Amino acid sequence: MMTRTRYVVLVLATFVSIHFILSFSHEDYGRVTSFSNIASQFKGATGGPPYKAGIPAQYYQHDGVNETAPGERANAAFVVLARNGDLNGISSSVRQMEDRFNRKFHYPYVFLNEVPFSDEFKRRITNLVSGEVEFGLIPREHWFQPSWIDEEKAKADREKMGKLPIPYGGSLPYRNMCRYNTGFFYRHELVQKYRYYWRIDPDVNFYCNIDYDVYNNKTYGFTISLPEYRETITTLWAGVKEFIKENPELVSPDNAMDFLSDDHGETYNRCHFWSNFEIGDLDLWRGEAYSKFFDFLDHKGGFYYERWGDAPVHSIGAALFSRKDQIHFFSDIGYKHNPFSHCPTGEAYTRGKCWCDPNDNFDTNPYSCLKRYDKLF
Ligand SMILES: Nc1nc2c(ncn2[C@@H]2O[C@H](COP(=O)(O)OP(=O)(O)OP(=O)(O)O)[C@@H](O)[C@H]2O)c(=O)[nH]1
Ligand SMILES: *[C@@H]1O[C@H](CO)[C@@H](O)[C@H](O)[C@H]1NC(C)=O
Ligand SMILES: *[C@@H]1O[C@H](CO)[C@@H](O)[C@H](O)[C@H]1NC(C)=O
Ligand SMILES: [Mg+2]
Repeated sequence: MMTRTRYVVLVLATFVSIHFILSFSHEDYGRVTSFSNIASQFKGATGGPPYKAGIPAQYYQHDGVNETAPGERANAAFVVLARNGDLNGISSSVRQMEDRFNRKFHYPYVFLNEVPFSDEFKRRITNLVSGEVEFGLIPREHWFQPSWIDEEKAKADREKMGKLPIPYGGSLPYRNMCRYNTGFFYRHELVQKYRYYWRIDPDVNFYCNIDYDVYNNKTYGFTISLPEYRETITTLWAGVKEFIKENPELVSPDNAMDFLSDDHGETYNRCHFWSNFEIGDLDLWRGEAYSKFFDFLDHKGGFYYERWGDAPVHSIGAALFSRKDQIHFFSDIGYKHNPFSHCPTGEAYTRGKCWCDPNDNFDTNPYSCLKRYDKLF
């Protein structure tokens, strides 16, 4: 039996925590939980922040050895969209990124979520990284379905697609995520100070050492390319053609249309760069061409009436609004997001001390779009 005092304490504690959760999730929408204010939150409880605050990244040492690469750094950060429940998966990805690349470069990280990250999430991630890390909350108006979407129509499509063998065909949160990655992540206040980004997703593998700085004045870098599910983009290409017709001056000369289309733009071959890996120039997305393109597509409603992914829309944007030579294939970065891998071959495999199975390489799969990329040059 519970004593009266215990009961009162329990009721009070429940009230206080519910109140805390409610006030946090409402008032903090669109605001940022920065590195410094998280560190200060922990100070009282632990007698000192378990963060690397105050140690300039360039002096951070790995097991006592200074492995920091000399030279300048690009104005770049890792950008990670994740849920609290992705903690184990993203820890694995971040650990590999640190071991294979960032222990030498100490680039900062920005984590984004539409609900506040848990203290455990922040503590465990901060313990892994060798650069600064910030945790941001996504503003409500950047995440949820906009008011001008007809929910009845959207729901009908989710029900229809949910019956097909298409990943997340019936999911509304997945659609919010795709639209956010397509047109909003680069506008987040924590991302705004950066020019370049490297996207990292949960449960991916980085198989090889990357001993050079990857930021190279290109606009978009990829490792794997493949065709999109037809049913998720039924009307996307019609929208793209309409946009090009109305805004021919926004399309780049010497672009990569022939990666997207086998008939010079008449139809879409559904090839896209697999966007769970992206190294990119944020100014490509922030520029006039892509901004107008995203708004145009967004108002067609296909992120909800179909299930347009960030991968095809980014790929079409990168291909049309960059020169083809600004799109880079990172052939020497060994990478896997289930179920596909890119495994470097020959000398690059040895040099990078890769551990991927050389026979598990999507480049040689008949569905790979790499040959269309190669044909551009
Ligand atoms: N904050 C937040 N992040 C999400 C949500 N859904 C997906 N993400 C993130 O968005 C990215 C892509 O989501 P995934 O669920 O991996 O989508 P996917 O790669 O198409 O599907 P899988 O094959 O299951 O990995 C990952 O970085 C996820 O952590 C969400 O509802 N909220
Ligand atoms: C570690 O090496 C880098 C690059 O050479 C250098 O800039 C930095 O000062 C070194 N740090 C320490 C603590 O020696
Ligand atoms: C980077 O790219 C821009 C735009 O294409 C070009 O004008 C500039 O010369 C390039 N800079 C370097 C260092 O390659
Ligand atoms: Mg994934």
